[in-house]
Amino acid sequence: MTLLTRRTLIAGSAAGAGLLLSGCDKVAQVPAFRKILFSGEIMNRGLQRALSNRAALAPEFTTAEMSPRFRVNGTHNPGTPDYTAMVAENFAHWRLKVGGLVARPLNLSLAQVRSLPTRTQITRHDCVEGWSAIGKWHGPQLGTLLKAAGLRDTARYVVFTCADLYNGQPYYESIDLLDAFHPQTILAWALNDRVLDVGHGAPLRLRVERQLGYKHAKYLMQINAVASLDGIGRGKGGYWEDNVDYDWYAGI
Ligand SMILES: Nc1nc2c(c(=O)[nH]1)N[C@H]1C(S)=C(S)[C@@H](COP(=O)(O)O)O[C@H]1N2
Ligand SMILES: [Mo]
Repeated sequence: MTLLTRRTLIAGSAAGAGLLLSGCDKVAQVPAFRKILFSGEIMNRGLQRALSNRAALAPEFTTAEMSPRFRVNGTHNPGTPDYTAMVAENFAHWRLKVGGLVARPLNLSLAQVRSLPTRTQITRHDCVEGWSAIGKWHGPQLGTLLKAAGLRDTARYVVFTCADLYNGQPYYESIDLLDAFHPQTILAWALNDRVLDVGHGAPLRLRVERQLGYKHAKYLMQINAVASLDGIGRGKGGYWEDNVDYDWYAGI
């Protein structure tokens, strides 16, 4: 079994005083981006602005501003035999797999995920269906895990596989590396100071705070670094993108 050692983690966080910077570094390594980013002639202010906007933090709130109730939306319970069995044993045999274009695939127990350094953030969740809720999320930054796994140079997206089927199809989502290494992109295992319940995506769900609710994949099982979204689902990067033509980049 792959273990995320304390050493790896310390090395990871020391090396990445700015995880975000590493995300941008990655973009800068892609030849096409390098050309645009570093060519004086075509230095594009709009692009610069777009990149710095992407790096900005989503607003964070105080405990006093938290919604009294955080609605459950989409799948309320995956309800499959496998998931039901995992709930019954309190996720003792659940594993988070991190793989794809990585040097060191991870296979983590919930206890291991919970022992990682965490970030706590009180943010507003905005659903396309027209409701919002402010909640307090707690969990490790996705960047910490990706650094431990060691992304390969060819990785461009991170794909999240979930335990539920929605309308009979696997729910999945994907983000690019700018969002993957954004400091507020976390794998949440607690909501409002309680361990995540089934409704909100137990045992682990994505929070990608610069984007709309449907990007925040619940019931995480697997995280894969990929070079392209082709061949995954219908190739548009997520359940809603594939089926209802929602935007892949759902920035707010
Ligand atoms: N696996 C999975 N993730 C999901 C969904 C879902 O149905 N299945 N619904 C999405 C939508 S549309 C929203 S608004 C949020 C709802 O999260 P909540 O139930 O914690 O409010 O989860 C998102 N992530
Ligand atoms: Mo949503």
